[in-house]
Amino acid sequence: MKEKYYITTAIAYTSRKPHIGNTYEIVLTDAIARYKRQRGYDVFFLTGTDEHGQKIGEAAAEAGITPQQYVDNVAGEIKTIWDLMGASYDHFIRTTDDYHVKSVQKIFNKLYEQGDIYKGEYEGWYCVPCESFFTKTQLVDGCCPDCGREVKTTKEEAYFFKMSKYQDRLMQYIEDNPDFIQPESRKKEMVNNFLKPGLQDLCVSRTSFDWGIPVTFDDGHVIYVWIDALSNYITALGYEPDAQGELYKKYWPADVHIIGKDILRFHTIYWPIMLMALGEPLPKQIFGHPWLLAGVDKISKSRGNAIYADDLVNLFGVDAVRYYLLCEMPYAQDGTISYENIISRYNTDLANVLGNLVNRTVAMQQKYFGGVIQAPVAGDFDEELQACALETAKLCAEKMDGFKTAEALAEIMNLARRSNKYIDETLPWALAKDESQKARLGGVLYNLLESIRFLAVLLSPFMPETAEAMFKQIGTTEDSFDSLASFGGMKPGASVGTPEPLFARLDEKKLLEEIAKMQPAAPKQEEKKEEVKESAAISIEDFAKLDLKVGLVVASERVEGADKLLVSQIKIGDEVRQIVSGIAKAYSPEELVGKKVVVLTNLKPVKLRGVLSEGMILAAADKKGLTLLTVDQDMPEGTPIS
Ligand code: ME8
Repeated sequence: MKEKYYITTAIAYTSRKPHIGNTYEIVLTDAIARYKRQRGYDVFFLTGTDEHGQKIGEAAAEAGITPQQYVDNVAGEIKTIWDLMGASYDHFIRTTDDYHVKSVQKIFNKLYEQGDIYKGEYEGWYCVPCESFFTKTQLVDGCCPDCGREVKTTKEEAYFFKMSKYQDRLMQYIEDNPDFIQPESRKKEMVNNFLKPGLQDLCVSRTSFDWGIPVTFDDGHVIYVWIDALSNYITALGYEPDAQGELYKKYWPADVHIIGKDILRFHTIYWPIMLMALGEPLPKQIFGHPWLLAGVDKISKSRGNAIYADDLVNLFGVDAVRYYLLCEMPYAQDGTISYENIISRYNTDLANVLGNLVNRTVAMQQKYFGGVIQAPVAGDFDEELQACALETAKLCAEKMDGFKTAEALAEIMNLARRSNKYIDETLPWALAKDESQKARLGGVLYNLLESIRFLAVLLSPFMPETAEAMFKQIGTTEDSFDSLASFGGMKPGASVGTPEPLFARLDEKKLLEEIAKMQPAAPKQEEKKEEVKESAAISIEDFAKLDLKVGLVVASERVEGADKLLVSQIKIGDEVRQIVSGIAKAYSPEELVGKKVVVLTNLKPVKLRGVLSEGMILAAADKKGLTLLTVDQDMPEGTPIS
């Protein structure tokens, strides 16, 4: 019987379309799942969406639709992107699914009945974007320790989970299972920063909003979104405290939860404690992968640097995007993404090294032997090529067992380079000129085809479509990992297919120009002045086009080399916008922080002195000075102005 392997991703928030950073996780997990299937495991691969919480409730209210309509739209968008990326998941869970809701309610009830959850009063700080509670000492400069944004104070009746009761058992478990938290560096962070200082009881219900799973025995309380979300890993398998489904019995405990480094605390502390309280086994491993950054910045829509998977797939094709993500992200450190890097990787690795190797080899097989694969005939340089292929398969397996996809791909590309070098060494076109070398020429091409077969088998978890095309071109269906135990899987007498370029070289300059056109362009200074001059009386409909809102300045600094400009981060409802304004002569950055200002939010984004600005702060100005518009009485940021 096959050994089981249960692998999961984090479930994505349905607050917005996922950017390429979120998409990295599904691609990484998919590559591991495909590799495990290839190694003969009975894999269950789970992904899905996290659909409750205040953030989503607020986003729906802003969009003027119900939360359910909102999450239906975004969950659809997320699934479409996961499918576009070729994710081979076995189940897609939504936390609004009926079976999940019912099971979470039963879990909560059980924990309450056995006394692990009790009723008390919550007073503290809450970060809406992170859906997390903090005590005063946990705040950093008064802001959320995770994302640095503003936190709200709250006081309300709430249910609490006795985390501290399980603290020692968890410490012991982490000690006894040294591979539980990966990478190693992250384990230290969890133990030293969270476990050792002592766990506080966790607030696990809310009454201040209602977009959540109701507590069945206390109206007005909804279950804390992380209790709801973490449970997905077992509810998806049909778990209920009193009746555990077949899938649960077969696949639980998870072999690995693949998640981002920012949510490690929830997975290595809250989740194991929940399972201990339920009396269930703990997952075998939690892998907190690093983040994908745009240069040195976090990827985010409000920073204007969000890159989306569907745009990249349109430009480069799905496998090239998968390849880039998996080879560019190191194991423990953050990786970066830029169009320039993608184009460069595409042209060097995929077009020049891999594509060229396959194309040349298949074309020569057609030209010299009418496509018919010849018997191997030994000669110089063969041993080195064969040893490299066998060693690559071994190394690749080791790297993949440790989730080191970038290192595995580096080994694979090394074999592709070694194979191209073999062509330069054996000079098939010279052998073709000498009739007495015909058999050796057949042997050389045999070795190249076999080497390409190794590459196709090893690449298939990373680039499934490309691997398929490679098998077709070299005329084999022998795609098992086990066949890589020896060099000689190609069948003499069979025929190769038609040579077709796998990756056509990209014209970097032309493509970058096209990409620049896709980005929001900055209007020229002169054009802006013209617009002002031409202004005339407007109708109320014209005025209604302006989306004015109250904004809170949360940070501000001078724009380098521009003495009039300040670049400020303005919180408007749930999002933080960056706005550049010509107010540096009237306000210092320090004076600005904490002010409530009036913001025109639907102004076309522009770049001023190379800095992205996504809106305008309104001010009254004449030759003598400038003063900012503000609201007479305090109003929450995000309040619309009409
Ligand atoms: O955290 N690079 O959802 P989410 C790499 N709903 N990974 C990134 C990333 C980046 N730039 N940005 C985000 C949640 N991620 C919760 C999870 S699980 C029970 C609940 C990762 O949509 C992030 O670390 O904000 C997380 O693992 C995943 O994308 C989904 O993030």
